[in-house]
Amino acid sequence: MKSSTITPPRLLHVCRLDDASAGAAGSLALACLAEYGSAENPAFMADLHVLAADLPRPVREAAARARLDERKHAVVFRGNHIAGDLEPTPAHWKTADTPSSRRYAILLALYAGLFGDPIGWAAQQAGHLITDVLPVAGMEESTVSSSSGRELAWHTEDAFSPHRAHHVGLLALRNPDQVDTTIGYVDLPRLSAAALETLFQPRFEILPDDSHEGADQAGGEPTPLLTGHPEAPVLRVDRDFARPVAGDRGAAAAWAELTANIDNSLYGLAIGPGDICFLDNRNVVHGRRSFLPRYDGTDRWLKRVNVITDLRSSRPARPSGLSRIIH
Ligand SMILES: O=C(O)CCC(=O)C(=O)O
Ligand SMILES: [Fe+2]
Repeated sequence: MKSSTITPPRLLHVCRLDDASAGAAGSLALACLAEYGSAENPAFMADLHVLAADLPRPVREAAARARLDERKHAVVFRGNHIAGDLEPTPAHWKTADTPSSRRYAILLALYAGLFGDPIGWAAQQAGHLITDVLPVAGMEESTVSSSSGRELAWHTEDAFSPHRAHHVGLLALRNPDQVDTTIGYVDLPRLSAAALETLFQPRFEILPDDSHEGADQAGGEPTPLLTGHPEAPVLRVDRDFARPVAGDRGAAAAWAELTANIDNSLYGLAIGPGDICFLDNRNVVHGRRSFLPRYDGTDRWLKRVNVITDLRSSRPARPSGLSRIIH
């Protein structure tokens, strides 16, 4: 039996775990929890690839295929078990590292180990490697993932930084209204030759999004929004936080074309409890549809991880040794 399927034209890989595989993956996470206590434990991160090699073979096979598929949008592993003892959805990410959710942070980290090395941001959610996506009261209309009433606009994760993730992993603990994560891509045949050429040139600015607390909002070096091969470009863009360089009319026209193009390509993928999705942060942008928060403990709740393919080659060398937290 094939363990995974690929659905064109949206290029989603889907791996459905049977009960035995889901049980084995869950037991592995529990054993790691008993031994290491937390996904944030540096000893757990040091052993991650060794531990992830004990994930069930169908999971490892599907991950290996997806990781090397340079055209994919995302891969979803469906059917992981979420136990009934999960606490109510917390009111804030600051209180979301709950005892019963820790095993899922570890499970997500183990899957992440099949795609590379998890990283965190010193200025985002207090530098945690595994972060939480849940609606926060008062943040409904914000531009960060704690929002709800406002659609989270499509973005490359951490587009502003050259050290951004190659994959973004999301594990759904709850999603009672089946709110869609959105996925968008550049529909190249619909882009004019002039816009395509301009988008490959450093005529745009990308600011850190508001999830990076205290980050400099000055706008860095002008950058292209597309790089790599013109027929399969790598995307680096954010609908809310990228903009054409002031006064550059050609860049403004290309930006208008690109945003309309991606708006038009956007489709939804609802991840439900037990689904683990890795988005390809080079091929697609992602966001989330708006929804009505409940604030009664039953709200949508995801664990999230940023993954780079190889910590040793993706991060600048540091005299103090390797760090997986980006400052
Ligand atoms: O809530 C979601 O489905 C996606 C949120 C998001 O963009 C993120 O956590 O990076
Ligand atoms: Fe995101």
